[in-house]
Amino acid sequence: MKITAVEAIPFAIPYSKPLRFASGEVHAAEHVLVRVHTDDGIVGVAEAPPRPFTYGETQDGIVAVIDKVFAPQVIGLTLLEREVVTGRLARTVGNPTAKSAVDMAIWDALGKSLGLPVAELLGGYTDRMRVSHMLGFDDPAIMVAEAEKMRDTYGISTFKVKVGRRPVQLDTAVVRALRDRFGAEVDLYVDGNRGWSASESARAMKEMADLGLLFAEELCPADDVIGRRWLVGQLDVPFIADESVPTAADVTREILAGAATAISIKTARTGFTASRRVHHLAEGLGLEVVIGNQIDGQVGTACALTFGTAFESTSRNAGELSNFLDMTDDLLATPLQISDGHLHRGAGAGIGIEIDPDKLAHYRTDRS
Ligand code: MUC
Ligand code: MG
Repeated sequence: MKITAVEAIPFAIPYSKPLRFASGEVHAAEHVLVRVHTDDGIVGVAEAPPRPFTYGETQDGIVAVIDKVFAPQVIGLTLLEREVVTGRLARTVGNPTAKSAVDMAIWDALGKSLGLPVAELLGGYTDRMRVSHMLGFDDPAIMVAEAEKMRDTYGISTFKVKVGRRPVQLDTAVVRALRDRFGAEVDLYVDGNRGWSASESARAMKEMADLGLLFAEELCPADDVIGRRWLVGQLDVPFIADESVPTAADVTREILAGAATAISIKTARTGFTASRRVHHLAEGLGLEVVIGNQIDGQVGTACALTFGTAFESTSRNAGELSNFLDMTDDLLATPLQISDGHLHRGAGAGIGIEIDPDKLAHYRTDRS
C-alpha cells in the first residue's frame, strides 16, 4: 500500500451551457485529474477544479504544486498514513482543491486496495442522496424552463438559485417566478456568492419572505463583519457559509461570530479527511449542513456523493450533485445517472468510478 507516484493531469471539457453567478462564470471544465499509484498497482483518482475567484487556484498552479511540492511529500508513505499526508500538505498555505484531490485519490486507492467503498469506510449511512440543482444567472423565464427540464428529465425538485450582483428585483423575480410555476412542489434556496451588500440582502430577503425559502447562502461577504452579523441575526432561515469557511477553523470563527448558522461541505475543498473534521465539528456545534458543489465534473461529484452518503446529516438535505449535467462530456467509463431526483453511489470499491482511458486521452491538455 505504498504510494509510488502522484500524477496531476490537466484536462478541458467544454460546457454546453456556461454557469454564471455573482463571483464568476465557467465555460469549460478546465480541471486537474489526480492519480495516486501504489506499489501494488492500485490507482486512486480524484479531480481538482481551479476556482480562481473563490480560492485563487489556477489549473497550471494546481499541476505545479502537486508535481513540485505535494507528490514528493507523499511518495513513500502508505495509504494508511493519511494523517501524515494531511500534516505534510498543511505545511503549504492555501491550495485547497489541490490538497483535497490528493487526499481523495489516496482514499480511493485505499478503498480499492481493501475492496471496499470509501462511503462505507467513512460512515456507510446510505447509498443515495436527493439532488439539488443550481440555477445560474439568466432571464427569469429561461431559469424557470431549466428547472422544468430538470424536474421532468431527472425528477429534481430542489433548486438553488444564484443571486447577487445584478438588480435585486431581477433576482427576486426569478425566485417568485419559480414559486409561481411550481408552488409547493419544489424546495428553493438562494446563493449570493457575496454579491449583495448586507442591506441589499436584508431587503431582498424581506421581499422574498412569502416564498418559503429553505436557506440563504453567502449573500454578502464575511469580511463585511458587522453587516453580516446584523443580517444573519434578523433572518428566519439558516444562513449557509460556503466560500467563507474553507477550513474547520473558519467554520468555528464564522459560527461563533454569528456570521452564519449553517455550512456547506465541499469535498473539492476539504477532501475526505478534512470534510470529516468539518462534519464532526458541525455536529458538535449543532449546525445544519448541505453538500455543496464546486462546479465539479463527474469525478468530483462521485467524491461529493461518497462523503454525502456516509453520514446522516450530510444526506438529510438534498446535495448539489448535478452541475456535471451542463458539461458536454466527462471522463467516466460509466456516467453518473440522476433518476427520480436521486443519485445512487456505485457499489464498487473506492469512490466507485472508473476513468475511460480514451476520454482522458482525448481531453487531457498536456499532450499534443
Ligand atoms: C457555490 O455554491 O457557490 C460557485 C462559486 C463557488 O465557489 O462555488 C460555486 C457554487
Ligand atoms: Mg455557494
